[in-house]
Amino acid sequence: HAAEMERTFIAIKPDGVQRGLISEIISRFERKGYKLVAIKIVVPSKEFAQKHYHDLKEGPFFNGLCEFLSSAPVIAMVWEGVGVIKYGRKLIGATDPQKSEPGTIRGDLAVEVGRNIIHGSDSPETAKDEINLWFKPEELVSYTSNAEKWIYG
Ligand code: DGT
Ligand code: DGI
Repeated sequence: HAAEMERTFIAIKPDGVQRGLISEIISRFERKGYKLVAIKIVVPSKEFAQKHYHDLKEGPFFNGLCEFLSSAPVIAMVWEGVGVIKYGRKLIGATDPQKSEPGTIRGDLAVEVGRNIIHGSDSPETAKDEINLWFKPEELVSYTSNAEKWIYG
């Protein structure tokens, strides 16, 4: 499985942190079989939030989105596993919680698109860019977990 191993950037946004959903969200990734390789709590600056959301800078909600991300603590993480970029988005659910399926993080735990509690990279390119934006290389930890031989054949 080594060849298919991927890393993705996942953030619990201020609403998720304030609502006490950190452990619930981490649990879902952990129980799936993904491996946590970086984590920190940080209040991003507005400039930093603008960099993170640069793809959306033409959108009407860009300013509010960046204000919100920088308003309170965020949990920034990198998760590793086979297919974690695409499947992580599946665990998260559709952008608008009104459209996310039940069973997904947003479907089960959020109501509004502007308060959808979690971010996840949407492609291998954005995963790479976002991991580089939020973490220094030395903050990423490579290790083997005991469960791996039971998660992968
Ligand atoms: P979904 O399936 O709920 O993720 O939503 P989609 O696939 O209809 O839309 P998506 O993921 O491309 O974008 C999510 C929302 O963000 C969508 O309702 C439209 C809005 N949006 C994204 N980028 C821009 C933008 O540059 N300008 C404006 N006005 N809206 C944008
Ligand atoms: O990658 P996603 O977070 O699923 O979606 P995205 O990259 O299209 O949008 C980034 C964030 O922007 C999203 O998590 C919430 C916010 N957003 C997207 N569409 C809207 C929005 N916020 C508001 N207020 N209105 C929108 O239409």
